[in-house]
Amino acid sequence: MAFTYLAAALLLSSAGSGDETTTIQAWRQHSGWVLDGWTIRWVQGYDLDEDGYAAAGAPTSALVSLVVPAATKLAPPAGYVTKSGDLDDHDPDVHPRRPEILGNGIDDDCDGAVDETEFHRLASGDRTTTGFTMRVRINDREILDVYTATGFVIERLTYRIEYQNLNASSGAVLQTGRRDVSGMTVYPSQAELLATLDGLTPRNVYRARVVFFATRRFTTGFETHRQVGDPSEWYYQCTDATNEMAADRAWIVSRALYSEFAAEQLGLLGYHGTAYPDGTAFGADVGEPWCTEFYSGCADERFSMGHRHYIGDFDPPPVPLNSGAITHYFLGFGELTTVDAGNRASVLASLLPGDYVALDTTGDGNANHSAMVLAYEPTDDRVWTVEGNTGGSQCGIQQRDPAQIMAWGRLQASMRD
Ligand SMILES: [Ca+2]
Ligand SMILES: [Ca+2]
Ligand SMILES: [Ca+2]
Ligand SMILES: [Ca+2]
Repeated sequence: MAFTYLAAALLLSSAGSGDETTTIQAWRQHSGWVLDGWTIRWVQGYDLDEDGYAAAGAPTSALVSLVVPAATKLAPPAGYVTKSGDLDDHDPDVHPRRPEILGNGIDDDCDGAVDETEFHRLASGDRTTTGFTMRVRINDREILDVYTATGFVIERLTYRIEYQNLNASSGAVLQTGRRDVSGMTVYPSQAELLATLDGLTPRNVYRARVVFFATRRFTTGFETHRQVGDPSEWYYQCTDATNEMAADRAWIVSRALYSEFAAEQLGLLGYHGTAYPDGTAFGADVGEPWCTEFYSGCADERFSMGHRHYIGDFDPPPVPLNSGAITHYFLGFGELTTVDAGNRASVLASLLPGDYVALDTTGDGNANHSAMVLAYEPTDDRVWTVEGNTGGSQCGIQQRDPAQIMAWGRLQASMRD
């Protein structure tokens, strides 16, 4: 591997950084006395069930300033939490990063919707070159009751899929015809419908959602349709491709989307991740900012990228020997483009799924964040991305203002494993 001779430079660049400190703001889990600057004060605890999330509406006045090693600034010390939004601070099974539970009348994942329809994912992605299958988790009793009704039944459960090709220039939201729900098994705690979308374009990123109806058929053959429940949340997927390079792009996008699911719905990665806290799934240390590790960790499964742990600068070649910078990786292949007002439009028109972008999310003119491109949507002039360490040690699908793009790293065939 080309990375071995760069190891010395990596060690030099990271030496000494461990002594730096920074200040973070956090809530105490339980009430107690704290030393705050030169004064001692009593602070109220706001994560009484210790699920890692302070109660929704926890006041900022209760935040405590903590001095922590800069290299681990995302990980609050024991006894403190940095996120709120817990709608039941007396139930550790209710918090923002978990699946919704069927029919219990509780907003388990604290997103403001009770028993909403969600999606489960497989690591494989369930993709073909022309479509994908969604594992629709129906949690709404009103929807299920139409399906499970017995006796004199006058309505049956149907659905249609609304979908949008994010890589298409039209931006149009399309919809399938109405389909019958049949052969679905309903368990006490779970009901899963497999819904396939087909006839799609290879290596394109789509978003799709499912809307359910109670359909009534009259003896004349005439049918009426009554929507039941709310539309599902959006599901994102990238179709496969026969071209190897396109297939590799599709694969790393699918992996990034799966990671987002594992983090935000299963709570396995990222903030308080139960299997891989923060960015450790991508080679980052606990508490270390991991947006670049997220990109390189997903991309490395198909492109020989190795572990990249920071953005770096956009120096022109000769490339400085620094194995940690993602931008230097693309520079090494001659595929890093600095983006400004002069070339932004042409770069946006060239972005493909899986490409790298360095973003300025603070507006100070310097890139501070890494993201994986899903699509540029010209209709709304927005760039769809999937990101790690966004919103504070989380994963997320974001819609970015194109003006935030400072640099573009274009994947090419010679980077493939
Ligand atoms: Ca809590
Ligand atoms: Ca809770
Ligand atoms: Ca629920
Ligand atoms: Ca919910």
